[in-house]
Amino acid sequence: MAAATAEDTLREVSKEVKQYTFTPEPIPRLSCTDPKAEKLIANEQPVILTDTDLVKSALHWNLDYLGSNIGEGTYTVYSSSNHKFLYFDEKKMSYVPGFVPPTKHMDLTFDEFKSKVNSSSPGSERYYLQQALNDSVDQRIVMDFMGFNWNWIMEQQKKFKWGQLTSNLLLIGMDGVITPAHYDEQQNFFAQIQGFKRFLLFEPSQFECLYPYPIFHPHDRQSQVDFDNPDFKRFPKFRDVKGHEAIVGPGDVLYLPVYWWHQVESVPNRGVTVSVNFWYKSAPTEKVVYPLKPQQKVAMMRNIEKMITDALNDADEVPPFLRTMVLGRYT
Ligand code: QVN
Ligand code: ZN
Repeated sequence: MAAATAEDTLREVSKEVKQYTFTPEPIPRLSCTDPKAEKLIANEQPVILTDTDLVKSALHWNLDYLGSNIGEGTYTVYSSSNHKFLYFDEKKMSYVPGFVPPTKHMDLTFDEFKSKVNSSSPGSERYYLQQALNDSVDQRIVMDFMGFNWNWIMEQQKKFKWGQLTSNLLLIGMDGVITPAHYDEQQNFFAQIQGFKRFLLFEPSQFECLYPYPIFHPHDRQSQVDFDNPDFKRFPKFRDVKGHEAIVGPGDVLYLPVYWWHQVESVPNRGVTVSVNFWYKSAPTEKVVYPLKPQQKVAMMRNIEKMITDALNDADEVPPFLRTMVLGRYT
């Protein structure tokens, strides 16, 4: 029998993933030299690039190698009693009295993290390391990091007129961990190193179907909808949500456009996942052309929501204020 190719493995993986109430359309996998890929990125459409060599110098990063070489520092780790890691902004917790963080934040040495991952049993606490890559890592890891394809990264920034590269997050997740649906305000090249991640993607125009939390809430930018058990009474338009799917394996890079919604799942039973993302500031305000793009409307809604919340100086006053403003007049 012929050896399984990366494509064969991806086909197998795509059969093993969870099903939801919607059926996502596949995102194209293309060579980074394919003009179609360039067009997609220029139009802020997601695409999987199979041959960027962006993190070729790090494809050997597994738990043992990182454990032996990353150093003695401590790393940001979240733990969750289920498989979900719903992000929350600690700075916004005071606005919502009684807010209970859904995950626990801790600082662990890499060895502590590694032993938690290795000693876990099904149904027990899950751990997810999410650490900005900076000076907190030792020489050998810094060498691998410097070997990333920075030329390509700079070329893309220039070609698409994006802003500064702001950060790289190192993500090491136990199998089955899920980052629930949210959007970010930055452009992102997401590089997969070990294991497989499945992205469920939704264009910015799907805002109405995904019901984000209010802007002052710690879960700002996250969907309120529980994909495993959607409450269609509260979130009726989730029935109509239109999704896309991208499954990435070692060496793949997903272009994740700014304001695109994404849920990220480490594929179950395929081991630990290791990934590094590349976040860039979006292009400085483009010339306004009408009609506005959905993502420009989302940005505008955020600004208006911020102004109202600041002016009222009390998050509790925002919902009745908005109701008075809109109900029976714009409805
Ligand atoms: C969660 C901002 C992702 C990747 C995602 C988790 C990153 C941590 C991205 C994953 C995070 C929520 C808000 C950051 O969402 O944008 O790269 O699990 O891979
Ligand atoms: Zn994200």
